[in-house]
Amino acid sequence: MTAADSTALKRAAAVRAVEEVRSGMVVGLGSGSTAELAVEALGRKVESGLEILGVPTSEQTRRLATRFRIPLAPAKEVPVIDLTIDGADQVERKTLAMVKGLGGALLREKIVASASKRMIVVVDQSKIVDNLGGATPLPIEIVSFGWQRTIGRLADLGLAPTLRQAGRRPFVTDGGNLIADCAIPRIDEAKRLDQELSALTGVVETGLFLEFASTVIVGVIVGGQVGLEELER
Ligand code: A5P
Repeated sequence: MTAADSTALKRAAAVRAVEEVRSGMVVGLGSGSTAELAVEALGRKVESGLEILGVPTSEQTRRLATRFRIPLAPAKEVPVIDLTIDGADQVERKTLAMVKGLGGALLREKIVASASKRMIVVVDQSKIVDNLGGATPLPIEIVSFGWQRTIGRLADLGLAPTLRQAGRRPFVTDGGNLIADCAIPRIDEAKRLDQELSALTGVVETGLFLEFASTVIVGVIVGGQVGLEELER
């Protein structure tokens, strides 16, 4: 799949998800290239009169939404959200469990997802898998104080963590934390793993989003054309 194909699939999924937004809604605005296409589509609708309040999941999305003049809730307030539209790094077909956080926004994304009545996830077909894990690492947000010790604990669990870098420095999240990317060949017991990781001192949040997605809209190529598949939980 070329980059242009991938963008067309992401855009088709994003535009379809935005059709679900109505005036008066509080809308969670996801992070990453696919969610940004949804923000762009929402921005066009806001310009034409759609009235919403947005809740961005990252500073990058906040800047983009501001550029499109989407009214935003203050950062300290996360109201009850009617609908969140966000991307994902992996979606398990049969459960809609997800890995998120390759973009580094997993903590705010999970706070927003937790406050949402409904979450539509928008992806291209490359994100749909039979089992989580494998080629996509599991991002885990950790506090910077004592990070080597926390990484050591993750290594003791056999998760092969590496500290995410941004050039020559550690990548720092919007919350001022670091990310450990864990190589896990196959995640079979996601709930148990999530609980085990969340209980570790120094871990802020995991990139496992297990029971959040209500609907996953997948951009697919069918017979050489852009199509959509919708998966429901
Ligand atoms: C951001 O932290 C991630 O959870 C994103 O949702 C994820 O990386 C998807 O990004 P793309 O839409 O760019 O693949």
